[in-house]
Amino acid sequence: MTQGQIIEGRGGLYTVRGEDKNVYVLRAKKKFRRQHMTPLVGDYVLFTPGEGEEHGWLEEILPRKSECLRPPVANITLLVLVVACAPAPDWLLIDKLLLGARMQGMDAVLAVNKCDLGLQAAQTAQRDYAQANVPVICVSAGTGEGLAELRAQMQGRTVCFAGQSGVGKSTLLNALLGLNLQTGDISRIERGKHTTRHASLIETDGLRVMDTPGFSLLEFEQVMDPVELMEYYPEFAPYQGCCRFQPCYHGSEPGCAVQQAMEAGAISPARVKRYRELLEKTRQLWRERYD
Ligand SMILES: Nc1nc2c(ncn2[C@@H]2O[C@H](COP(=O)(O)OP(=O)(O)OP(=O)(O)O)[C@@H](O)[C@H]2O)c(=O)[nH]1
Ligand SMILES: [Mg+2]
Ligand SMILES: [Zn+2]
Repeated sequence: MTQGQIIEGRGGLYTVRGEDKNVYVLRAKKKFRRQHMTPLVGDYVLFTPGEGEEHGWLEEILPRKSECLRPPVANITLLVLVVACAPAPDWLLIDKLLLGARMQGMDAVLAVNKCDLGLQAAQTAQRDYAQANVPVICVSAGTGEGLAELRAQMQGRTVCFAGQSGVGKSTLLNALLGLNLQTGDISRIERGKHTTRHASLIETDGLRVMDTPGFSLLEFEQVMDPVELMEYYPEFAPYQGCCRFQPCYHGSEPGCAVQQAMEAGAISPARVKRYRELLEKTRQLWRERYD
């Protein structure tokens, strides 16, 4: 058997780059369906190449370092969350993606694209995410601003670009890597159409990066003890143990140090407000978990 990595998957066919750098088209063995395992772009696999024009067989999926379901990719080490001034950022979506990344042990950076069109989204990102330990990089695929800084973050990592449709993920990758991925205009996106339809892993110029289809909705489905949620908010860490109640969920408890820090301007109110939304959702899912 040969080892390789899935670089694309569509219609039940998987494109794999083998260790010999050749590209193979494979079908997954039936056992994966029985095991409720879906091969993901980024998976390291063992496979039997096909003969001539025949497709080969995907035999094993090697253990994953990380896995995401939205976008559906495996073995990412850096998630680049892309936002832009247009379409208007959905920061709750960003917080959900960021939480998922942190739970999987991935690093995350926030790339605020289309900085040529205005700096408001960049200012909001700086205000809310710098203290959450997320590097914020202002970029423009149009003018090239910030691309060197973004490229430096991507070096040596397996990177995935994720975010709403139309923020410019594919355009950024084209500018960074000199590619010609299909990009779309905003009017198409307003009709709910996505330009990129499938995740793909691109390896070029010393960078390994995945382009993924945008989305506008992300169901929150992390099932975890609600008391763990705050661990993924580094901006709360300095106040750990300072609240009147222990444990304090930093929800609506009286004498909450996070609430006080927020009122004193030390923590972003927007992040706290969205944290509390996710806390409610986490409590609900935790109560329903065995139903
Ligand atoms: N002004 C400006 N427009 C940009 C910039 N980057 C991307 N765009 C435009 O934004 C639109 C959407 O870009 P795409 O790259 O297709 O967006 P995407 O995030 O890949 O969208 P999906 O594939 O649907 O998820 C295109 O019309 C791009 O030309 C930028 O830096 N500045
Ligand atoms: Mg795209
Ligand atoms: Zn508290």
